[in-house]
Amino acid sequence: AEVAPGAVHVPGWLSVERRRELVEACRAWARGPVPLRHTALPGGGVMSVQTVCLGWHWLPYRYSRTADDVNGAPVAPFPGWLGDLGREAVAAAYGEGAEGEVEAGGAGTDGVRYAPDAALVNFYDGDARMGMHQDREERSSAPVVSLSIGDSCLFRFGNTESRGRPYTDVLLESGDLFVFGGPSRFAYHGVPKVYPGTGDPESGMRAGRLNLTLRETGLPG
Ligand code: MD3
Ligand code: FE
Repeated sequence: AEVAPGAVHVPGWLSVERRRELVEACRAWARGPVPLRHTALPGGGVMSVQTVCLGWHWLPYRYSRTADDVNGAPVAPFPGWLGDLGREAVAAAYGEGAEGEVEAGGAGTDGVRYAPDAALVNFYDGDARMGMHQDREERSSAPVVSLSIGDSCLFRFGNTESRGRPYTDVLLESGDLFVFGGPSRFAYHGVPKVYPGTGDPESGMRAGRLNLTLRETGLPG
């Protein structure tokens, strides 16, 4: 379903088998070289969400190749298979062909192959939230691919002007794909609520919610 121009929700896109593989991979990434942790904010607080990155390490509000705010370690590489999954996701959301050449003016790939080079893995326990924000650290307007596994959440998709209304609330469930490209790429968005106990144990998530986002940073090699 197209929630807004360029914002496409594909419920249940990930097979249970793929959810299990992703959960296992996330468990390994969470152990290091940079551990899954609550990102520290400049004001002295920490995010309630826990994060680990691949390819590029995100910190407020820039990307680095090293975890300058954690342990200084080089970030884990972005695996080639995850880029393949990202291209498959863009094709599923925008139509086959969109991952390779999309007609000029298409929802965000503009005739160029989708080539994500960073992933943010976010873990939400039952109390975690993400406030309304824009993702503006990237130097590319390529789409963001979002994959959700485990507990359901309320996802709030807003507008490009302000954190406030108008916005659309969408229930994101285990296995759902969301692609944000074109005019939706720089919209405000957030996660106001997680619903504990709503996940699918067969995905391998015992509790909580996992979200992977794939991005093109537009940063040099
Ligand atoms: C719309 N993550 O990591 S995924 C984030 O569920 C983030 O963990 C949320 O927002 C989560 O920055 C929401 C959906 C999402 C991700 C990135 C976007 C929507 C987006 C970037 C631009 C527009
Ligand atoms: Fe975001």
